[in-house]
Amino acid sequence: MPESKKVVLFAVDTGDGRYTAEDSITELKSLAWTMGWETVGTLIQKRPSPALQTYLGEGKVEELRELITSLGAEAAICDDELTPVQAYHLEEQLQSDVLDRTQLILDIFAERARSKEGKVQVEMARWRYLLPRLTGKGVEMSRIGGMAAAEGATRGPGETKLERERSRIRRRMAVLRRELHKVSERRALHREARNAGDMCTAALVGYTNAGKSSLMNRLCGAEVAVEDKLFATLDPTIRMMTLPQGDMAYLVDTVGFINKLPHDLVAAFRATLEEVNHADILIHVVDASHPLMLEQAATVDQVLAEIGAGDKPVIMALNKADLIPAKSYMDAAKARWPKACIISALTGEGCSDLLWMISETLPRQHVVRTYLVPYTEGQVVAWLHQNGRVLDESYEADAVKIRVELNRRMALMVEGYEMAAERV
Ligand SMILES: Nc1nc2c(ncn2[C@@H]2O[C@H](COP(=O)(O)OP(=O)(O)OP(=O)(O)O)[C@@H](O)[C@H]2O)c(=O)[nH]1
Ligand SMILES: [Mg+2]
Repeated sequence: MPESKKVVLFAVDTGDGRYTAEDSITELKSLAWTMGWETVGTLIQKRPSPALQTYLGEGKVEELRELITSLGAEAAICDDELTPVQAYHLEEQLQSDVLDRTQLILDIFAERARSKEGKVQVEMARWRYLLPRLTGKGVEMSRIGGMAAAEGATRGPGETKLERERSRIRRRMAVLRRELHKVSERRALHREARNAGDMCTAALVGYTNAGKSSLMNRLCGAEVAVEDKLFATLDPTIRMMTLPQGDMAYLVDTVGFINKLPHDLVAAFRATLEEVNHADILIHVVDASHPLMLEQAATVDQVLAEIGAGDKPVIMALNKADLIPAKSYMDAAKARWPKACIISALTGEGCSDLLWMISETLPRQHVVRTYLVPYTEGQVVAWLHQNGRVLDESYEADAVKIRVELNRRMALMVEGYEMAAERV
């Protein structure tokens, strides 16, 4: 468990963006809380854009410094990703640790990564973030604004050390890149094995804490960890679910998205996110009890587009319908997604309708086949009547010719009787 510390949050309010500065900082507060940190103060400055050198304007930096001192805070966290220059100047002037939203999210991911795959991905994301910020502080720092230029400039002793450190990290990143490539290949193999069974896959996607893992538990009888904390799930979990009419399909639960999701993280989590890319359909789980559900859903759509999964068929699942706030937001939600399923992963409400919708949206799992079954094997004909819909049946010289619509999986079991030329 990470140690508890007091933090102050700060942001620039430029007046644009999907979220208001206040809403965004409230979310930053829950991210800090997820790390076990207590937010003791916040500071928001209205400006057309962040200051290039110090993010906040000069007077506000001073105000923030006083706030940190008077509240006894141990760190200040910026709600945006700071440039290396901004981070440097702020640390100097505030005389305090300065973190940003990206770092905080990376720290949470690092805390939560359990599998080797998750750990490799997080480490990669951290190095990608750190590499351009590696300054060794001091002399080189003053030139960090022109980092690229500094590479070719006269080398001081500090720089040489810095460059050694950078190449050490680059070598480590090369190792990680190879690891990630292997992860990706392994996942592809597993997917292939799954696809060989001819079953479709639906992937749960959504904002962090929307209830994806809870829904997987409800639909698959699984026991995936559920927590009222952000990013409870990092590793994809795959389970089977039974759809109405006996069809089976895979359900994938995976990492949640968030506003200002760091690009380094998305890039590093490619192998994990590929599970979303390869799904036949997506189930977008929305926390309908959250006042910002429309904004959160828009963020999710944006990330899906970014990872190349923007044009998959999507079922909207408006979750947490059992909560009072959900009832008051439902009209707006229904207006936005008229075909959405209203559900509660907690009580199970609406979940059987959702399963129907999934089975209707998944690519057809039924196939039409024609079989020739010898008269000596009457039990096969009976089985076909029982498990499929018989479309046509005629009596040939020594066999029954029977045309049946049935589930792909069932069809595999009687493949031997199939009339090859007549595959539909
Ligand atoms: N009241 C209520 N709470 C729910 C419902 N579904 C999920 N929750 C709660 O919401 C919190 C988050 O649920 P998770 O299933 O972990 O959410 P998630 O989308 O998997 O979250 P991440 O893995 O962090 O992205 C937990 O405290 C759940 O108990 C629901 O239908 N009703
Ligand atoms: Mg989860």
